Amino acid sequence: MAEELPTYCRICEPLCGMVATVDDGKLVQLRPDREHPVSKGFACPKGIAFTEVVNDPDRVTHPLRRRPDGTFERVSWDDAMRDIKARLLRIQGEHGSDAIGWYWGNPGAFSASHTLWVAAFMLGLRSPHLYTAGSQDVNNRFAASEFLYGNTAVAPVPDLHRADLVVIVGANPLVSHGSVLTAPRIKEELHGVVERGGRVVVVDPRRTETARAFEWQPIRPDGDAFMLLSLLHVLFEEGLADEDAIARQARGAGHLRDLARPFSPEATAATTGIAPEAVRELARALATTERAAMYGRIGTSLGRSGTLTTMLLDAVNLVAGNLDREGGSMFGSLGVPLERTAMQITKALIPVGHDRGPRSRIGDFPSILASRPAAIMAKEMTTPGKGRLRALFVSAGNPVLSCPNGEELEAALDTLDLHVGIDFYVNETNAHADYVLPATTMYEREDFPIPFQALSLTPFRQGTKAVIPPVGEAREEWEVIDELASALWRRTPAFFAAELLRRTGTLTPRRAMDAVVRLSEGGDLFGLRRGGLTFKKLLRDFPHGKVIAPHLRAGALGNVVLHRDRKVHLDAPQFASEIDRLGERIDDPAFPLRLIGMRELRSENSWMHNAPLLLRGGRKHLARLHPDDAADIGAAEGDRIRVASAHGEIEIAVTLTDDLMRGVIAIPHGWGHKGRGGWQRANTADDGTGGANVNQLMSSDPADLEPVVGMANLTGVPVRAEVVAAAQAPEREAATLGA
Ligand SMILES: Nc1nc2c(c(=O)[nH]1)N[C@H]1C(S)=C(S)[C@@H](COP(=O)(O)OP(=O)(O)OC[C@H]3O[C@@H](n4cnc5c(=O)[nH]c(N)nc54)[C@H](O)[C@@H]3O)O[C@H]1N2
Ligand SMILES: Nc1nc2c(c(=O)[nH]1)N[C@H]1C(S)=C(S)[C@@H](COP(=O)(O)OP(=O)(O)OC[C@H]3O[C@@H](n4cnc5c(=O)[nH]c(N)nc54)[C@H](O)[C@@H]3O)O[C@H]1N2
Ligand code: SF4
Ligand SMILES: [Mo]
Repeated sequence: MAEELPTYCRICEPLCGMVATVDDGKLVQLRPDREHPVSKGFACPKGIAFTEVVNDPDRVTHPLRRRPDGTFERVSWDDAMRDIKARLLRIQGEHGSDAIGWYWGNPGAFSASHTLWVAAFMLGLRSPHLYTAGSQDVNNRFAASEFLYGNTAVAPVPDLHRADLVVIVGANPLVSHGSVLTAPRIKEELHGVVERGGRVVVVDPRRTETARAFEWQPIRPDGDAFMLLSLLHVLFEEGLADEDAIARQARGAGHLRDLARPFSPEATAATTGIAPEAVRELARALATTERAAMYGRIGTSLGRSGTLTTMLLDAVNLVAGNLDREGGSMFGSLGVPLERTAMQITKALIPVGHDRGPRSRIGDFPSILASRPAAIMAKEMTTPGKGRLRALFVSAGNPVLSCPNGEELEAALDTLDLHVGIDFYVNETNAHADYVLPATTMYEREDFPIPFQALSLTPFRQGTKAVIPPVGEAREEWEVIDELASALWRRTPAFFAAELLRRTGTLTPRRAMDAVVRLSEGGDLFGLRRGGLTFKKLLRDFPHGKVIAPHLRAGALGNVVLHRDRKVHLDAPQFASEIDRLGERIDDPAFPLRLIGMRELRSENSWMHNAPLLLRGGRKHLARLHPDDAADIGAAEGDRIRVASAHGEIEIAVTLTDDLMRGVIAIPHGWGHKGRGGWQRANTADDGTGGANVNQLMSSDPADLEPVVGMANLTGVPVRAEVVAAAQAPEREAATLGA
């Protein structure tokens, strides 16, 4: 008999409520959960299509071992783990723990057990070789928080519930559904701002889906730091700065004012492409609108100065009087007792911050939230010497497509002594692995979204059971990690203690999730608060989730700031040093176009291109170009063009649109399925090409990474384009935008 089980989607950050129809242990359907108190029946096509991922015939459902010819053969878990553990012990014995590395990708963040267990494993090993998708995404957001607040683990969110002005810089929430922000129904939230008489302004080089729905302010790629400095300039020089907020919340405002002085809107107009009057008007609106928030994401993190840009975003919010205020840029919280003290203890015990722990052998980069820039991974594998990376685990990631210069990484992967992928697909990365171990999908594990609790606009708790048992021989990542740690316990002191706990059954993900639920607001505080939540109670009594409070609370800043003086540091030294570096930008006339990225509604990074529902209509991987720029190179709709940067080149079909600023070319990432991966439909999408890997145009040279945290530069990259083949007439007609 079919059962309907409430759960939630873990593909992206809104965590939409879902109802899974399960028949005889098999997932047969997913539909949006109308009873979910926050997503209220919203889900996107990817969420619905996930049934096709769970039941995909191309899915890896038992361990695979690579044969010398590059194909895979089925092996038993016992055989796979025996060999992996033996090789790991040998590598650790010969070269030490710092020869062992781990890359975990974006979907890992959506699994409490996966994140906790990888972090604990790598901290226990004391290996510096932990890599994540963060260096292509969000690490400078956390670094900025460390410099400003003394706290790496926090990020403000725009209070869309109550704002009357929302300025979105470099994000496209109508397609991405929000990032570093958990707000299902975000489209309605934004329309709500306008319906209350407010405004939503989208600062973006492309008139995106979000920009189309609201006001579009075009900006030249990677011009954001200049625009933000100009906003500060106007706020200070026109007497619009909120002196009261500055006195209460910050130190060093005078220093920042001095730094912003040369950046008048007139001085930055040529770089940003924004008329000075538009910047002045925006600054005035931010200062005089009672409830206003500025919010930036991927577009502000992937430029050459992403840390500075992110710090400036928060600084503008603060100086305009919009930080930690209702309707402004606010901080969520878990609401654990003695929160600030708890965060201070965590900070002291776990070296996650910027200036803690050793810097990288290659490029001299720090770790952010314990992770290193993934762009240096290849060179860490190929550069001889102590600390050379020789064994790599990759779970829930596909760095060959998601990181700069995948070809370099592919070649480096083949030099490893041991490479293990934990995934439910053979992807372009683990196609090089010695073993691919089958992972469960999100619906095959119980879960509680720990990292998203403090990023939710509506304080909210939902946990889920596994709605189906593991498919085939799939296992959860933490089970694999437990077994690895267990193999190393005699040699690795941290694993000695862990082994004892493991053997007594004390160390399980459920206990960790339960502890978080019980200690946070609404929890039972292990019996001290009567009627409070436990993980079990949450699942039993609130299967659709429980709202803890309707809104975020202002006044959280005092808990968030861990600097001794309890002030936001507007004189953090990175402001001056990074503003200095803005002067170093030089344009190369050989590469007149600026490349930006974009996300598509029916893609999720590199990994959902095999679901028939998402490929309907024949998906194409297309570059977008302004018709005038196309005319300059003689390109017409549907032509194949070669796009070249100083670092590589790709071929891709082009579609023309005046939704782009002139001089800008937009190409989605996550394509380039060349046939090594096991996803048959993905390999043959885009008329059999599998699309092109845009990150082949990006640089992995340490000198090209953002120097503060080593983030990859993936937007505003100088390129040129030329036609390689004209489209056939029918192709021209068939080429459709957005696919
Ligand atoms: N459908 C779908 N949803 C997703 C994903 C997906 O692949 N597909 N991925 C998920 C992930 S991992 C993340 S991190 C989030 C990201 O969430 P968002 O940040 O909202 O995602 P993007 O659509 O990449 O938006 C970035 C925007 O920045 C603009 N941009 C590029 N360069 C610049 C610049 O220099 N300045 C300014 N101001 N803007 C610029 C781009 O044109 C683009 O519109 O999305 C998540 N959601
Ligand atoms: N040019 C350019 N490059 C970018 C970006 C960009 O905007 N422009 N965006 C960057 C961003 S924001 C991100 S987050 C990265 C993403 O980069 P990555 O995280 O490296 O790659 P994904 O494409 O998300 O691949 C995820 C893999 O995890 C697997 N997977 C999914 N769920 C699970 C699970 O529960 N367990 C396990 N074990 N495996 C699972 C999938 O099958 C897939 O193989 O890409 C980055 N790269
Ligand atoms: S927006 Fe789509 S993919 Fe993201 S959580 Fe909701 S249903 Fe899942
Ligand atoms: Mo991401």
